[in-house]
Amino acid sequence: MKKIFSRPDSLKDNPFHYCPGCGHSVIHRLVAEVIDELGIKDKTIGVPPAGCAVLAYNYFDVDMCEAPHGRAAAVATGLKRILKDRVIFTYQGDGDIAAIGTAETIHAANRGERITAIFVNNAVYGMTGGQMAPTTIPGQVTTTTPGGRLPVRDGYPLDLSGMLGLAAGSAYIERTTVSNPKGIIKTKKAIRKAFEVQLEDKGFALVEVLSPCPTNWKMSPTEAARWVDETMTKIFPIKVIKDVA
Ligand SMILES: Cc1ncc(C[n+]2csc(CCOP(=O)(O)OP(=O)(O)O)c2C)c(N)n1
Ligand code: SF4
Repeated sequence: MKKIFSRPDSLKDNPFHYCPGCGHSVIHRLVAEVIDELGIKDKTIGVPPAGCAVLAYNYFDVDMCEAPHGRAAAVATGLKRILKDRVIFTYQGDGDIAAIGTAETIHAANRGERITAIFVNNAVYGMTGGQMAPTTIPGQVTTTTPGGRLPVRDGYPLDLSGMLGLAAGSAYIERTTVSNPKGIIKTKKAIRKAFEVQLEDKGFALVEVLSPCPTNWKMSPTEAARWVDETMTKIFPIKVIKDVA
């Protein structure tokens, strides 16, 4: 019988600990498929976040190097500068990359570091109980904004990808979603391109993936996916933000 579906080589045979309907599981799989397809498993090093994906080394079957919260871009920069023949990717949530790691990320992009960043935007701090993140949208209820995020009090959502698109050293920045099948296919293409940009030595590359967090949003997986499509994409439109690669 012809085999048409199997676990990517770059994913270990471990059950994910992520909640049902969480985008991390899908995004892990897409990254692993791309690594397999590009044939770079033996030379890839991943840098996981502090966040729900902190245990990513239990899942990716490539070398992994843990970074403190927000410091993935700095760790990835060091790895890439020393090991130029390796493919380095960071995997970070919005709290990690757009709050604690904002400075590292902007300067890595501006320096044009040859690294690939996967930015998982679920609009909350997932791992620590669903607090407001820089990406929480106006009106969104979180544990620290029980009445909904109020911009005059809490500030506005931060468009990190838009900021990174302005950085001179960034080559490719795209925002996608894994909340529907078409979005998943586009996300894989974007992740592949973000790795190719690094392989072709063109500059900093990042894919922001809008990702459901049903647990902290207190929604079913189906409701959470719909909320991404109908509400979150109004604040964070799905689009190529920069492509000079
Ligand atoms: C310097 C530092 N501050 C705070 C924490 C606590 N902390 C760990 S994970 C996390 C939230 C992560 O949220 P996010 O990056 O959005 O990822 P998610 O869990 O949603 O995937 C926080 C605040 C920490 N580990 N280190
Ligand atoms: S808390 Fe949210 S981000 Fe974390 S595993 Fe659960 S659904 Fe995913």
